[in-house]
Amino acid sequence: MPPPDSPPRPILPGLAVLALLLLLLPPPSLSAGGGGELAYLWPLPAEFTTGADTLSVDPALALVVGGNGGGSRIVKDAFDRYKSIIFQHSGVFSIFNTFRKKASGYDIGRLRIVVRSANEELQLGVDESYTLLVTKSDGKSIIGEATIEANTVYGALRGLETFSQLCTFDYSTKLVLVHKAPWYIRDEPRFAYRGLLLDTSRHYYPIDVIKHILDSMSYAKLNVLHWHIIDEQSFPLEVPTYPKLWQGAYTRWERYTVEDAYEIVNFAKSRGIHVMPEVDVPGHAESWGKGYPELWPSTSCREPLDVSKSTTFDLISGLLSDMRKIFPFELFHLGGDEVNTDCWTSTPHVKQWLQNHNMTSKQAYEYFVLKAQEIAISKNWTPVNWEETFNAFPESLNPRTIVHNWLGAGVCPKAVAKGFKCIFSNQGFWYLDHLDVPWDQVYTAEPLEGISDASKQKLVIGGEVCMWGEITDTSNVQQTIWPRAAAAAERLWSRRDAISSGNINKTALPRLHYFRCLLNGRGVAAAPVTNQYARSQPN
Ligand code: CP6
Repeated sequence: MPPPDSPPRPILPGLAVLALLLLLLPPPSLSAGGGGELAYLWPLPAEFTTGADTLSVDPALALVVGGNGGGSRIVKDAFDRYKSIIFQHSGVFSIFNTFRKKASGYDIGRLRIVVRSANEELQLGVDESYTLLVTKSDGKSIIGEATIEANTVYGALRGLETFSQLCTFDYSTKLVLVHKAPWYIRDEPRFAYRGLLLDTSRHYYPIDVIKHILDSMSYAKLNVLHWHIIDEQSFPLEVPTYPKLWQGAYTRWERYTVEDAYEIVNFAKSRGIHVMPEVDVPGHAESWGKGYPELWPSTSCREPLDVSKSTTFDLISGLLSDMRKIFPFELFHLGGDEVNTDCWTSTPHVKQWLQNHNMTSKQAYEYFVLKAQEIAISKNWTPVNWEETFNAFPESLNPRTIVHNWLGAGVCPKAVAKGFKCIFSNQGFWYLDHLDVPWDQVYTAEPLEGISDASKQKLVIGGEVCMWGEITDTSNVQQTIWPRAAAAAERLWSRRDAISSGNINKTALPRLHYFRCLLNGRGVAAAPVTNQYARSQPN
């Protein structure tokens, strides 16, 4: 008996099989393995070819820019950041090696970055594609060059990340080397939306910690920070129009000023990351009433927000107006999950209001969600809701709503069938607070599962891993996010066919081990991928 995964015995004569295989298979140089050996890149680029040269990179690597957008501050700053990452071993003593090498010359002395467009607007679907060429000097130029070409600065950022992953420090020569050159990489994301949820209500994270998380996201090419700012436990954000709202913070120090929020949005933009804020209504909002108790149905029954008062909606409108000035991203998350309406039916004045309006509590939930959506839309936002709103009233939900899956596998196929856009976050695989889910289950979760029609597949804008804050704070958040968020990041960036076939313990696991070490090397406290000690290593 052959082992179960061995190919079927040939039926056709050998030559015909070979001819058929040659027709069906992509050229080996374009395949994920680059002709057999793994390319230690994460996430895997769309297309690449490799060679057999080893090239040295000059520690004085110079940036040369071109194109209308080449002069961007974002590109220049990113080049400086990546240069210190690439040359982190270039201490005082390595200078001697630098002098020794200088006589013969480095293979790569310059990085040329061409950015075709000067438009730096960061919206969903922004062009993140790039090409990266790392090759020996062509003989014409005295200094060898690597080249990144992109349509936008955000494509250039992705290309810089990939370039940094090609550079390895060689401990015997103390040189930074690029193995397996020449490299030709052409890359673009599979999904436009590649998110991470961070919950700053259950535990507060200082802004430097959030910035560090943003940096680590950019290493895995994740591009949306879903900032679950507020929940029932705390309200940490300053809201100038309603200055008592942040009385709901844990302490006066565990707060974000308006300036802090700007700072986070700008920092994220410089890494090509959108910030999507969430204001979760009408449930998960108890902390709002610390400063404004009239938002509660009563002091003894505090959730959901009081649906019967117009002042509740005035406050939401004021809050969203203040937030509009901070958050330029077109998506705004309005929550809508886990709403228990018992307080509405048990509090006399709300109960009376329901009767006067001839509404059941379920209809009042719908009324609240739709009103909140209208407020967000009037401020030029596209509303996002957790899937309960779609499950409860799919017909009256605003058609522009983006449905955010979490409960099970089923909702995205149903939502896209009705023409809604969808974000995949199945809690069985992509909830990072579920510590028992191993990397491979994160990796193989597929956002397009159950959707075969190509026009419907397009409505799945991507997916998101969720780092709910009950079990994490500054002390353990990075090792809870990583490395499993990286498994989802490759699912969301790389081509489905390239990462869905073969044995992932051979095609993905060694690269993930390597990527998590790369995170550690960059100061990100990513946890071990598995309980294995022996790992295969590149070069
Ligand atoms: N908080 C909010 C949460 C969760 C949700 N919304 C949650 C529910 C179940 C699990 C994990 C998180 N903590 N606001 C659900 C979207 Cl298992």
